[in-house]
Amino acid sequence: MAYFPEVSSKVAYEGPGSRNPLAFKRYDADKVVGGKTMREHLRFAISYWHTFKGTGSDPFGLPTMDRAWDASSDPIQRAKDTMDAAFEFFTKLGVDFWCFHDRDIAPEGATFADSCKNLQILTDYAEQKQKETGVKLLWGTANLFSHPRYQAGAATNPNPDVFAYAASQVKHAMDATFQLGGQGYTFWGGREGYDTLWNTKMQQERAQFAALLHMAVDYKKQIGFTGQFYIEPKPMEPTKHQYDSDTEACLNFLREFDLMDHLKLNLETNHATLAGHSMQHEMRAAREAGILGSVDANTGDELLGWDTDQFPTNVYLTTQIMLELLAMGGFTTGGLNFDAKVRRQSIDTEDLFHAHIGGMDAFARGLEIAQAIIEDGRLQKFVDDRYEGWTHGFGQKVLDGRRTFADCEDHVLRHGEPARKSGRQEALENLINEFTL
Ligand code: XLS
Ligand code: NI
Ligand code: NI
Repeated sequence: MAYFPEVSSKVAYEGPGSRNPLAFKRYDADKVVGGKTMREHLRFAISYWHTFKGTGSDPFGLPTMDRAWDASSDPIQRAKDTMDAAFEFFTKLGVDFWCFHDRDIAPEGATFADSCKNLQILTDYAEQKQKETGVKLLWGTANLFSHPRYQAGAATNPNPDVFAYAASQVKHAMDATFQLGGQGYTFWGGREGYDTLWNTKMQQERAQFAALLHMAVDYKKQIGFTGQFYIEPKPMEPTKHQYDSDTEACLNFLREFDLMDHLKLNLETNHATLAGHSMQHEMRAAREAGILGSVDANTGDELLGWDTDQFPTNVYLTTQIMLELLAMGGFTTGGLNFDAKVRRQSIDTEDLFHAHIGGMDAFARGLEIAQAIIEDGRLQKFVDDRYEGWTHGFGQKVLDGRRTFADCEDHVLRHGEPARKSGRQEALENLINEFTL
């Protein structure tokens, strides 16, 4: 059965002049940009939860989307049908990777053992599908936020019984990820925070979260899983405050609990903006600390203050993301995972294609623009010139820790009032526009 009849075989690249809504205008998978193909640079992944499990429901309304794969009355059959639909979609869209939570692919059972059995059945099914299609797993994760048992957190729960449940669930989700050859495993702490400090031991909860991560590091070694671990920062929602609130808070956490060698970050645009930062800021902070791992590619809405998880279509945004990724030398284990959902009114399966095609085209264009800005070199030259004083003499000695307050005073007495220079913000914004207009 074909769940996506609107695309008969594969979405094609037709180029910028095409007016076909079901064709790529910019994403040409095998086109080489700066020594690598677009496919190799961008490493697109589809998120199982939004694209195949999303229903269009919101806090005010019931589901709006009827999906043919969600029809069977047998939960395991329904899960298998959903997986058939997923792999049909991956193949027709021509993406190489997917991402999932344990509870996306297999239903929770009546007991923990039943849930594990369900997960095993669907993991085996996915393994078969991966073999047939060549599609690979970017990362897996455990859903430690939907079930009522996690109402007060998973690892950070006041009750150690819940910690044990969460850790056991992670163990099995890691097993599934390992079996599927996953290139990574993500920790997103949806409820690892607090709703009110009146009932919370904050530092202890942070230590509990670190304890779970250390167990995961040990287990990873034990089973021989070599994929990359990621933490996905988010400041709030569903909790009032999440402990892994942004890149810099995660850096502090990883350093405090001796986890820097074991985790990188999976950064999501809408989480960055919820934290009051730009994605460019989050990417820069992570890259310069050496812990930029992967990206959840989406965007928020300027006028809505929650995680709307929209598809990214803004070329300025994708250019900024690609500039940071190119500066890092590109992804290794990570990729661009569309952690994004179609709007409540976009009820047709065709809308899923429009959404992903638009996101892929926007990133392909961002990649080309970022590569052109780098090859042009003027932006980097301006920044290097601006900091030139730190590359030799007094500036260099300060950075090397070889100057004191007394040396600084001596410097001032000899050089007098410092020269001021324009920061050229407008000229640089215009320079970026030379490439984007
Ligand atoms: C939610 C998160 C979630 C993670 C995976 O806001 O983005 O979808 O990516 O648990
Ligand atoms: Ni995400
Ligand atoms: Ni999110």
